Amino acid sequence: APHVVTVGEAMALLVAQTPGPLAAVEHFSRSSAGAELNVATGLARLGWRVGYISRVGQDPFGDYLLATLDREGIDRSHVQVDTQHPTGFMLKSREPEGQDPQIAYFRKGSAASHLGPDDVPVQGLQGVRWLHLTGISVALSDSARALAQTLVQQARAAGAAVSFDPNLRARLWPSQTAMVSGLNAWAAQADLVMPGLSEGQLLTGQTTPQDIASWYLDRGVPQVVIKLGPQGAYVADAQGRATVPGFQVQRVVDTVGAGDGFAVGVLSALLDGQSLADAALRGNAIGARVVQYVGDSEGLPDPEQLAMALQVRSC
Ligand code: CKP
Ligand code: MG
Repeated sequence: APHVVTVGEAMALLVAQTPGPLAAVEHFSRSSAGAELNVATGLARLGWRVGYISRVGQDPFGDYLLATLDREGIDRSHVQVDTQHPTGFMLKSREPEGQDPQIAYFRKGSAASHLGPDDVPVQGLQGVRWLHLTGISVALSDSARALAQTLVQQARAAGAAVSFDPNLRARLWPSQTAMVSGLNAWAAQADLVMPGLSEGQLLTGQTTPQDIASWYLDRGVPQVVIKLGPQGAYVADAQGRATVPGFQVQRVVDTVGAGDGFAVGVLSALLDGQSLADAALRGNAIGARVVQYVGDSEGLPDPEQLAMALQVRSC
């Protein structure tokens, strides 16, 4: 059985080769994206067995993503090829240092938005240790949401823990109210919740990492990690609370994908039996590595690169 199962939309990513508005860019480099796929990729690079549930179209982007899954050693026996709907993709701009890129999605009606309860593994999640969901996998469509709910039930039945990265994507929700109440209901079912600070503020109405963490603990979430960017992370669980430092970064190229790298660090360290604070430290080390690369998953380390990243002095 895989150690971790995740579900989501694999996307082709076209990154601009030159700065400027996307409409003016002539050359793009192709790679892969999708928050849950980034997490799957990072965990597989660290040697964990990962099962990925998705749908791609019968088109060159779909073929490319299937080949990527194979190259990364991710189990894709639950990735269906949908002959009716296309593979989603996105464009990402290049910006001066410190500025977030422009993103244009082409994902409406995509193959992955047609994920549904039929995509559930018939054998259940026996032997799986973590089911990783994000606010994207549960916002793709009603049918994808139903699939995620069935997976949570399977995780419960199999004794697997559920991790949840809220990953706010306003464009995937009908309204902000629907997004907040929807994401909060999913978080309440999870064993581990990992929002960024501004995500946590918007979702809980609290201001400080301490109060955001308390808000989740009060709702029965046993482990909470608030991502603080360069400042590190704040963790809270039954063992206590701590602020974990961030890592020094030479040059921030692009922060997209950092949250997924962070999740890779946290989940892999928890699988290794580490404390939540040590897990967040590993999350910070990987997040700091990812922001120095153009692609969303290029900076995800192998074990040797991770060991080196952890040696870099904390800020
Ligand atoms: O929160 P992050 O910046 O780590 O997430 C990035 C991913 O799935 C990116 O790869 C993109 O494809 C997406 O989030 C998305 O749908 O926005
Ligand atoms: Mg995120």
